[in-house]
Amino acid sequence: MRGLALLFCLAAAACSPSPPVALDVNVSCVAEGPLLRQRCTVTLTDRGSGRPVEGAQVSLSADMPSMPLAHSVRPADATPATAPGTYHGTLELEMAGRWVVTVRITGPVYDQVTHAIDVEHR
Ligand SMILES: [Cu+2]
Repeated sequence: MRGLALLFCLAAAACSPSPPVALDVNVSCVAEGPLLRQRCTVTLTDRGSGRPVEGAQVSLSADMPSMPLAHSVRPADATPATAPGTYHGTLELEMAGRWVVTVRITGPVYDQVTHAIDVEHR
């Protein structure tokens, strides 16, 4: 069901007019502190001007592609970091293995990207 919803979402995005700002979205996550906590850093750059995009609404969610519907990780807002155009958010994952982090940028610019991470037993 979730996969279907995502497909519709992608199709709708493909059909809508191109957004005014094309974004480069960079995502990286590192294990932090307790087991399975991942601190993710998102960097937004305006592809046209090369400038960092500040003041964006950025949220993170995570799922395991190999285990559809098995997990319900609480989504997290990413908050602005010190460096312009950089945002931090923390996800509490539920097990080791491959996770896909979805980053949604919902204003004033819009985009959605996914980023796969391999979470190890520690
Ligand atoms: Cu799992």
